Parts: sequence; C-alpha cells; structure tokens
Amino acid sequence: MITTVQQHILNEQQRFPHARGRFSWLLSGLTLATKMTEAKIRRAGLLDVLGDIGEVNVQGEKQQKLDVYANNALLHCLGLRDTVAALISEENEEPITFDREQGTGEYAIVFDPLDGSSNIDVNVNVGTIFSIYRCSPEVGSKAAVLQPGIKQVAAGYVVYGPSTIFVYSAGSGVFGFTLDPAIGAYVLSHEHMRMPERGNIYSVNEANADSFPPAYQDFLGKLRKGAFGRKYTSRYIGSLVADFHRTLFKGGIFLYPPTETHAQGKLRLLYEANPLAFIAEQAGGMATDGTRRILEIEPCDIHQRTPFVIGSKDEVSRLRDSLLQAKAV
Ligand code: AHM
Ligand code: MG
Repeated sequence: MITTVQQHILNEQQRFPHARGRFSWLLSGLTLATKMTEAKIRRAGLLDVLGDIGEVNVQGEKQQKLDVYANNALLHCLGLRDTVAALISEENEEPITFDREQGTGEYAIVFDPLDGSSNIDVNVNVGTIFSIYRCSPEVGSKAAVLQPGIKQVAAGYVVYGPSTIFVYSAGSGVFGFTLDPAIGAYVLSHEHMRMPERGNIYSVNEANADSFPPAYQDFLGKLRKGAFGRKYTSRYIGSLVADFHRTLFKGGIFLYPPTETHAQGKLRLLYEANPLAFIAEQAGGMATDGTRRILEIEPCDIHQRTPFVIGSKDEVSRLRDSLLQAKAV
C-alpha cells in the first residue's frame, strides 16, 4: 500500500505525544500550496504566468509572476492554519504575524517560495524551500527565527522537476515523497535518504571563480587536477534546490563562495542555507559557511546572506580545513 506524506507525518507524530496532530495540519498547508504551485508550473507555457511583474523584491531581484503566485499560495494556505504564528518569506520585507487565540500559534514558518526563479522561463527545475521553528508567547516569532538553524523543528523542500518531489526531515531522518499526479498526493518514494560520504561532482558558478577568495580557487583547482585521488566532473543548474537534490543523491560538493558582487555570499541563511543544512546533516552530509557549521550561526537579520558550502562530508570537510588553515596564516 502507499504511504502519503500526511500518513507518514501522523505515524512520526506518535513518537511525540504532545504534537496532537497539529504539526501534520500545518504540513498539509505546505503540501497544498506546493501542489497549487506545481499545477501552475506544469502548464506555465500555456498560461500567462511567465516573465517578471516589473517589480523588484526586498532582495533587489526582479519578481517573477510565478514567485508572486507561489508566495501567495503559501501565505494563504499556511495563514489559515491556527498553529501558525508567523510567516517569514524571502519575498516579504517583514514577517507576517497573526493574532491567534491563546494556546495556538506555536510555529513560525520561513520559506523561499520559488527558488531558482531565473530558470522558470526556460523550463528548468525550480523549487520551494521551507523551515519550521517553534515559538511561544515568551519567544516572539521574529526572535524564534533569529535562532541558529539547530533550533529548526523541521525543514524541507519541493523540487519541481520531471517529477515533483517533496523532501523533509523532522529530525529523525530524511524522507522523500513523489507527487502522484493521478491521485494528487505526495507518496513515500525515498525512505531514510543518505548522502554518499564522498562524490565526484562539484557544483559552483565558475564564471565568478576569479573573485573567489584564493583558498576556494585553490580547492577547485585541486578537484580539477584529481589531487584527492578521484576525477571530478562539474554540474551547475543555477537552481539551488535542484543542485542540492542532486548532491543529496550523488554526493560531492555545492558551493556559493563570497564573490566581488556578493562579498557575504549570495544565498540566504534563513531561507536557503539553514533548511538545506538541516536536511544534509540528517542525511549524513555537512554544511558550512566555509569555516563555521551553518546550523550554529546566530542570525541577526531575517534576510541575511551567507557563503554556503554543502555536500558530502569528505569534500566539505577538506574545503573547510583548507579555509581554516588559510585564515590562520
Ligand atoms: P532566488 O532565490 O532568487 O531564485 O536566487 C537564488 C538562486 C539559487 O537557486 C541558485 O543557487 C543561485 O541563485 C544561482 O545564482 P547565480 O545565478 O549567481 O549562479
Ligand atoms: Mg532562493
């Protein structure tokens, strides 16, 4: 028999008696919104949903029509859940908070509604990334998400690719569910996903390589020369979710180092790095900002950026060690 994502979460919840089904109700908001988004993406060329809307978001990037659609779908579906105290979106400058009755509103949800949206118009994979924090009346919702990523209760993503896959972890392994369009449900397809200890792929925007700090350039040179006893190949989609999804299956390393135009890195700590770092660690992989464990970074701003290195333990720790060495010199 099939196991849907709802069923799976309900089964998982039995291990947490206090959860009372509220967590699965919240997750159903995420699955519904991502199914709405996937339905639009699937027919994108036929509907008037491609292109930008002529406005720039808080990140200084052109908002695509589908960015707006995906954001609204999440705000709507999650906003209806009384377990949700706040929604923090990459597309909105400030958190959206809700006045809930006492005893409800336990969670703050952070999301990148449509990651990789520069790829939409050319029919290349895009994704949704989310992360969930617990908040309480004592810890307000903004403070709840300004905690290090180790405090995430759950995190995950959806990749809208040849098939649509929902991957999540609530802290006891990583599970993947493939959307079965015939029944409109995410069905368990990947149990206890593990990232290989090492791989043979590196993934980076090499057009920026000349402005990477020297230790990164040196590391990439070593990968190309086979200095670690293995020949590497390169893959870069330019949609983080898709590049990460491949890395989860195949191992190797994805990196977005500091560059001339993005001295602090381009990717966002809350919306992109933390949730994927949570999944990577749960699958046996690693994630750093070059030297520090991503999940231990104390955020000071909801939109802050970070250099990002994620993937197999072997490659990520090699790079981290050489960056630490370079820093010590
Ligand atoms: P987005 O969230 O606005 O789509 O931007 C993030 C995307 C990531 O998906 C991807 O890894 C990165 O930007 C690609 O950046 P670049 O085009 O500089 O290589
Ligand atoms: Mg993104």
